[in-house]
Amino acid sequence: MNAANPSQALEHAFAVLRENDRGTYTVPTKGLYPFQWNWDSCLTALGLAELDEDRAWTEIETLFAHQWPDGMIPHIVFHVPSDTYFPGPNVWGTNRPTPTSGITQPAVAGFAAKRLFDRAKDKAMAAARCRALLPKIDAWHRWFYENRDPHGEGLVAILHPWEAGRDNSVDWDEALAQVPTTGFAPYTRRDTDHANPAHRPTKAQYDAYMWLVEHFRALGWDNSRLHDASPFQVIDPAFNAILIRACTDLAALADELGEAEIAARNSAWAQRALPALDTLWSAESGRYLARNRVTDKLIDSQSIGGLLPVFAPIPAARCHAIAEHVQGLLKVLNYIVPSHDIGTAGFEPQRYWRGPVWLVTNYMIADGLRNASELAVADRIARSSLELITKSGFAEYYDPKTGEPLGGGRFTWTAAMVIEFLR
Ligand code: 2M8
Repeated sequence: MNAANPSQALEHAFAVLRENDRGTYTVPTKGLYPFQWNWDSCLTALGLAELDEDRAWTEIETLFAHQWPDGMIPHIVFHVPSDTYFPGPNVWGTNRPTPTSGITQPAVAGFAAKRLFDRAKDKAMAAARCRALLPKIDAWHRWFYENRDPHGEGLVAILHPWEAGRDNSVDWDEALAQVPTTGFAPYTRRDTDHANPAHRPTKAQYDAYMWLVEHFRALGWDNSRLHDASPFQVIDPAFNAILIRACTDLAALADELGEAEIAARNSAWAQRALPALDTLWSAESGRYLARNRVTDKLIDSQSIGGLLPVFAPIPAARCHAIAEHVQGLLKVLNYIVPSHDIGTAGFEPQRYWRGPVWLVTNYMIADGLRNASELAVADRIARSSLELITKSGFAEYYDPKTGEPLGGGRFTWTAAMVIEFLR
């Protein structure tokens, strides 16, 4: 396939989406991830809309049909049994009618709903679908600020690395070191049956992941208790920025649809969060830094989590600094944007979220830069993304030096992002 030939790339991307379509939801890729994942689905809906708008709305609606009574949207919905993934529903033990995990993921739904609505050819259908989704997305946003920001500082914490979506990012190393790695049931990983173990998290990281799952399960997945009871509470700038963008977009959408209360509430959340996010800016690093809420210390890690806030309406000067930083990475790498900066502590070019390039984060950074009129760098990120799929197909992630495909293959959100980049 040749990205110089966009129609061929597009056909290939549509084929990947069709292959991973399970009727009312998509799986990220078969084998490695046989269920529905939260932010994968919301971003995938953008690509699905190019094939079938009705089907795109269904993707998000299916996810929201499994919202918890307290408002949380879980990170995995286990629609049908499969033994190719660990941990499965019995390990989570959340007692939901359709089994789900017990943690959440980045709140991209509000952004995705607005983008689908803005582009909809069938505006009447889009308005009806949005009206039904708005209160559910609003309830999820409320859940974040009520349960993950108990002191009202305007920033929410993740309680598990899986919540950030950047599972083994260097950003979590220090906080994860405080999580016990003994005292949970023996387990067998399944991810390493499908992907090279050298490209996946380590055993020590999985041990800590499982300790947290068992700890939260023992607390009955009661979200009013989990935050304070968790030894891992990290304020991730990317996670917060995505939520701020979602609140901003949901406010605009609600306003357009005449839902004044939802609009006012979401706008207020975003307005309170933006100055709080700014306290994470590091002039020295030219990016935002995560904060460990347990120790109240900033985490000195040069990761993509500090660049992703460009997705939110942050000040123009911050956007410009991030644009310059991304541009500068091309002096030392062939492909951008790496999930961790080369030449800094913790960088591993092939290990998952510790260095490889991911098209979803590329998409969000490029979108933010475009909104900030940093068009040249946004275009350069799109070009790099298309070069990668041309060279290496629709992989889960890629080596930023060589472009080698890594992790799972024929990956749904990679395909959806290619459709977006080719628009
Ligand atoms: C990866 O995470 C899952 C756990 O949620 C895993 O490795 O088992 C991450 O890349 C995450 O961001 C993504 O949503 C998920 C499915 O693609 O895979």
